[in-house]
Amino acid sequence: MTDGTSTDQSPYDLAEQAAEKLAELSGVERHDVALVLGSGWLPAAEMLGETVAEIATTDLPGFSAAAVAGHSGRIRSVRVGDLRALVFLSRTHYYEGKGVAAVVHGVRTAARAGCRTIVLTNGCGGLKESWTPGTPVLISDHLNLTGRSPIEGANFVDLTDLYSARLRALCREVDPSLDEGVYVQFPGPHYETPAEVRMAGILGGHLVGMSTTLEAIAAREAGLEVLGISLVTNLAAGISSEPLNHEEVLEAGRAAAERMGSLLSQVVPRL
Ligand code: 8IG
Repeated sequence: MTDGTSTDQSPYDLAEQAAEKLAELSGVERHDVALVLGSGWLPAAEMLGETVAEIATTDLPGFSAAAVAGHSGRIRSVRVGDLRALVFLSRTHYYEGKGVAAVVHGVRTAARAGCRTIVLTNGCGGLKESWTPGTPVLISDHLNLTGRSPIEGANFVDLTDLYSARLRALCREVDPSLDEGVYVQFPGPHYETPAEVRMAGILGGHLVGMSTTLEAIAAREAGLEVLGISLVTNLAAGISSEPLNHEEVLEAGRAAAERMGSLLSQVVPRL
C-alpha cells in the first residue's frame, strides 16, 4: 500500500476513500460519467471539453505507482456540457500482476464518485481484414480469457447485455457506419500466436486485447451502464499476409483521432 491504509480493508471501502479524496483534490463533488482511455485514445479525449482539474492517481488511496517510470496514471475532471466527466488517462493492466482488485479500482472509484455510466476504451488487434488500422469498433460482448473475476464471494452478477445495447445504438445515431464485435481479453503481456488468434475467432471473438473485460464486470457489479469501444490499431497476429506498415498505422491513427474525437464529443454529452 502506498497510502498507509491497512491491506485487509475491502476494495469497496478503498474505492470510497479514493472517491472522497478525488472530490477534495479536484474540487468537484460528484462526477456523472467516467472514461478509461486505452492506447491511441488520448487525442480523441482531448476534444471532449475543458479540463477543470488533473490529479495523479498516486495521490488517491489504492492506486499504486505505474510500472513504467514517468508514466504515472493521471485523472482529469472534464466539463462536457452540463456533465462532469472523470477521465482516466491510463489504466492498471492485469499483466502488471498487481491483482484483479487493482485492475478495477478505478472503475469502483468512479462508481463511488457518482458516475452512472462508464466508457471503456482500448487499443486492440482486429480479426476482420476490413478493419484497417484506425477503425473504431463497438464492443457487443466479451470473452474473458483471464480466468479471473474482480468479484469475490457468492455474488452472481448478471452479465446479459453487459455492453449496453442502448449506448451502442446511441453511438450508431452519431456514426451509422460503426461496426461491432466480441472482444477477447487475453492475459498478456505477450501478443497472441496466430493459432491463438484463430482460436479466438472460432470461439466467436473479433477483437483481441489485454484489458477491458474485468473492468466491465466490476462496472456492472457497481451498477454502471457500460459502453465499450475498441480502436483496432493492428490486424491480429497471422490475419494479414502483409507485415504491418508502420507509417500506415501512424497515419490511420491520426485520421482515427478525428473520427473518435468527434464520436466521443457527440456521445458523451448524451450519456
Ligand atoms: I494496441 O494484437 C494492441 N493491443 N492482445 N493483441 C493484444 N493486445 C493488443 C493488440 C493485439 N494490439
